Amino acid sequence: MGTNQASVVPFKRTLRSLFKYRRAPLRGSIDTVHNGCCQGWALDSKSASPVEVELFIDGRSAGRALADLHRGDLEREGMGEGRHGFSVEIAATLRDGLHHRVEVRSRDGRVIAVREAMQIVPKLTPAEFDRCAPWVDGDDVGFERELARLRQTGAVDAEIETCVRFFREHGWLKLEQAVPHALIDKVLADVEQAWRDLPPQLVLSNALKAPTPMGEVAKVPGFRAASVRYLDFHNASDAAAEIMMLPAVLRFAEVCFGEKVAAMQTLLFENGTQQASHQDFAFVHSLRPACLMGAWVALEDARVDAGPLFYWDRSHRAVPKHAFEDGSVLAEGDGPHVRAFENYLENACRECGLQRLIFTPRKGDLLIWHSALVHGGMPRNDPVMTRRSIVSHYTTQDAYPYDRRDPNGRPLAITRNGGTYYGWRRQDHVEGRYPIVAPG
Ligand SMILES: O=C(O)CCC(=O)C(=O)O
Repeated sequence: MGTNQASVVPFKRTLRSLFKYRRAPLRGSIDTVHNGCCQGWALDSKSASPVEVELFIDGRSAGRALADLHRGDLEREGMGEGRHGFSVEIAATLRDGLHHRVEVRSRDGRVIAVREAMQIVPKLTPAEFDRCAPWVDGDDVGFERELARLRQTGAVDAEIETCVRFFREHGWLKLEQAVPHALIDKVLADVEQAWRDLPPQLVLSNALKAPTPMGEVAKVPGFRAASVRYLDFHNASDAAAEIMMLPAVLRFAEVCFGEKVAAMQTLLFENGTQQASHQDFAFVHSLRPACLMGAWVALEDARVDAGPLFYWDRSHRAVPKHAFEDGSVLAEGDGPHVRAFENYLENACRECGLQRLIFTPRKGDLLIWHSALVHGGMPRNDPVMTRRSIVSHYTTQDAYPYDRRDPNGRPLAITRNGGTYYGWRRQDHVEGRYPIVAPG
């Protein structure tokens, strides 16, 4: 019997509309992963019973809950009494600090909501944090013993020893004229070139926008002037990669960590960030959160009205670690809990009688800071004045064996000056939306 197209099409349509009718009532969203719980809401408007949701992380089942928690926002939106919130606890073993595809499905397997690249932060108590610290942060006896050993093996000379001792005590280290001006000029020229080419992989953010491809933000009037941060500009500029992989910084980090170094990311700024006091370890995560260092390079001479960098001398050791609600020192997402953390740090630095220093470098100067050094950006008194800088974060290769943009994929590891970083794997890469390619 031949197929009668005329009768098949309406039949398909009927099926589709039936399908739509049956599926549409199920709605919801995944809002946050906070305090080890994935939170959101789910509603089946065709049923009076709450939806039973199942959480999937990278396709694997990670827990179930009933979406029956009260949420004022849902009630205000007219969703009955607002009893549609869920909170699924994520097992400690799955909280690895990486970014994952998170999915919520109904009990019968229908997908309610999906979030790509959600970070699932591990819980780390202050004591656990201290236990993963590198030798340079250890007790005096262990520190002196290791330093003596490194001196003996020739890994540390008198100059580096002085730097290590200063860094241990103060939490920062200044290297004057560490970056050649010609290299900086190349980076700045590459920035201008990027605005002409709009490489699809390059992602920018500012206070107005979460990370967004440059091609999209280029159309937003005034976007560039609103304190832009260029994420991983080293992947668009070989000169920026050279700055991130400066031999002097890699060598210092390798000595302090006692292991081979991985550069995790770069943030290039054209304006002062005006960031509140913070400690990087809470936000920049690896498998060993206490093994972290930042390096800030001045791409131009600092000017006081442009909102220079500030840092609290010795705060890395003096300020007791702050724990969030779940007892962890690592921050998840942004929100009031982060504002409270910033206030805590500011007050703690003052109560400890620490000195706030303002970094007013010349172009090419560099400041290395400890993972726990409290720092931030001063206010921009002149809103048009630039303050160009590039920040790189470092940890060990063992603590960062993956590319955070695709933690389950095979990273494109690039070795440079004895350290490693991860390159864009594909031309169509977009930050947070790495196309997954099968290893092979
Ligand atoms: O450059 C600044 O103003 C602050 C940068 C910063 O705090 C960071 O990258 O962690």
